[in-house]
Amino acid sequence: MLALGLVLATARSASAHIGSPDVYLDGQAGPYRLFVTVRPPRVIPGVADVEILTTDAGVRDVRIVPLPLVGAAAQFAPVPDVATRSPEDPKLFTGHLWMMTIGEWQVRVTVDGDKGTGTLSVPVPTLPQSTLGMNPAVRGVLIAFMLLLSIGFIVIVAAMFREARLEPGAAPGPDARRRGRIAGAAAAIVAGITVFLGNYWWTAEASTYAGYIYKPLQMTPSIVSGVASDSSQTSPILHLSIHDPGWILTRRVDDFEPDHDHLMHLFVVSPDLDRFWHLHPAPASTGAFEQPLPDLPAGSYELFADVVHRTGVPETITASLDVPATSGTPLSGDDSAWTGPASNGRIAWVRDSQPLTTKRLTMFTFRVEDASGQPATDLELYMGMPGHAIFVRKDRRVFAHVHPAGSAPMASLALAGNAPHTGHASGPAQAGHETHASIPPTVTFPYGFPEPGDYRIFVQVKRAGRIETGVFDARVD
Ligand SMILES: [Cu+2]
Repeated sequence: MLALGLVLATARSASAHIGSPDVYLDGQAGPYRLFVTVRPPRVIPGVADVEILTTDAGVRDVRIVPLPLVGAAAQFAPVPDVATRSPEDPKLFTGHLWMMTIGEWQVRVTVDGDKGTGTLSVPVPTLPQSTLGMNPAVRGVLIAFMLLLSIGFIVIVAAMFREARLEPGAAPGPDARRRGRIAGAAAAIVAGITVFLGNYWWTAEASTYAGYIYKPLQMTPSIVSGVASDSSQTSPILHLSIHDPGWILTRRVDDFEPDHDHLMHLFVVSPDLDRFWHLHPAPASTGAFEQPLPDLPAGSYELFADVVHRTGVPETITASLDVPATSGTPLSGDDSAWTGPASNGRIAWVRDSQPLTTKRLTMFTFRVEDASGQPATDLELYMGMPGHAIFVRKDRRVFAHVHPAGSAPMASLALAGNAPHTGHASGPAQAGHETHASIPPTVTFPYGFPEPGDYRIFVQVKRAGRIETGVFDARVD
């Protein structure tokens, strides 16, 4: 108790979160279309907040339960909790779930109603982001108790040695006072040692927990000279070597799952976000990827590399890259680039009049038009999906790669056992079938901004074999 007070006073909370931890999903639970928001806790174990917006008036009840994403434990669900129907909005259900361990979980949503029963699994990574700081009031009370108990202990021991052997009514003599002072000094040393050992124990516990706090993979970019696969000339190749700064022992750098056809999606942006590349480096060796560099003006660039582990845990690995003016290899395959001013006549953002706010599920709808302003009829799937949206805050401290199905990676959704869902009405799409009969000219992305600020949104679609990028700025208060 003495010890706690002192050390709690020095406990501090870690830095604010980077990125966009909340999960937004547009999915089908059997016959019911749901919009699900899951806010994972910042400390593990901790409580996740779950919101389910149904689109069907016939929904009777919604049940939610947390399960590991993969493995045997995913098969045996405990009794689910009943989500509470909102009194203001009968289509909104909310609940809170304990997430007990680090890794990839799913929130399994079961909906009952007039059309029968359906389930939807929402992948949720549980990555501890910080140590909880101590409430200053609690800290003050504990310090006061520590001082009270320490001083009380010293005073009592000193008085005991000074006065226990006196006759009733007699005053302590010089010898008795000296005994009291020595005993008091000894008691002070004991109290000091106790506080010191308590501090040591608390620090050991805190640093053990600090080891569990999520540390993203790290990446070292370098430019090597190589021969691109379809060329006989040497050209610069970006080599990315991934390493683990130390986190949980089960994390690996060689267990990546393909996520919409690629093991890695690499986004390269200039510091002011006026240049943007979406590339797909190929694995070169264990924990290393390579990408022929496109033409790049000299400058310093930020790299965001999206990968998904076999466990379902997604990570965005960041790095910066300084390059001299580079003449590289023309883009090919699914790779794409954008440079230019932030306006795009071919893709229009269909906004309502509501101001953008943080932490609220928002549907971002974009309409693709042809040169005369008519809805485009030549959309194709781009890497299996009608569209890709990348949300980046101008300071590049928030980055999210979102699809019509939401912010969970497609690879994690597939691991959760959901049927592929691409967010358009014509049913499950097959990756690779690039000529899809009916891709509507509007694409919608469910997402919510994690923090206020100035954001840039890159929207990518494919039309008649060409990848088009629309760029939009958004101010979020
Ligand atoms: Cu994508």
